Amino acid sequence: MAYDLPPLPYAYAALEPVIDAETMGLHHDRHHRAYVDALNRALEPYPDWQGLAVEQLLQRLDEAPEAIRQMVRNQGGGHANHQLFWKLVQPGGARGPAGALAAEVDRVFGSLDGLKARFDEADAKHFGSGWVFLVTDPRGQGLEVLTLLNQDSVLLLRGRPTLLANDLGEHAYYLKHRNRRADYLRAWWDVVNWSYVGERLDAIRAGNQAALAGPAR
Ligand code: MN3
Repeated sequence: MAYDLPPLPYAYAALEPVIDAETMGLHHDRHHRAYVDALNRALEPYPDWQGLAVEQLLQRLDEAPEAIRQMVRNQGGGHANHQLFWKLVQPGGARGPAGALAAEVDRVFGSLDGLKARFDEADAKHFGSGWVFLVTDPRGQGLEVLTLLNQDSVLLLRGRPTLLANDLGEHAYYLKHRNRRADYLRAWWDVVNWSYVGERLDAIRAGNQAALAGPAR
């Protein structure tokens, strides 16, 4: 039993010109696979822990054997974050949120541009690798933008379900956008899968957080 690298739900070139095919290939096939492989290696001596979905593994990090706790945090976080990220982007989707999500974005940030500005601000303050997240509360009320270091998952914070996330690591953009992370982040909005982000909020409000998890393993 082992964690698997989920296949990309679109072709490597599907998100061009925002994310180029070579970056997609390396990011998914090499970087994400490295997290999955390292997580599997770390858990090999601990069969009791191998049956948990990666989301559960992170939520129970405090109970994990000390010898593998940091590995689970880093590699399990990397697996969970990337698994979610591939679903949060898509080619040719809507250019902004609709329904309940649109109303909540307008209420909290004034507009979609207000949300984007909050992401830019969070990115500018964030030094080095990490992720930027849009989170809500367990009832799907309120929105907040926050960043975490390295591959830390919002699941570690508990009670802050993720709606949207972007990878601030250089491997996510460097081949095309070089050192211009802010340019990449601005272009990235063109490929956000808004219908899926909206579905995530709807599921939380319906009390169906289980729908947010990825595949079982
Ligand atoms: Mn990455």
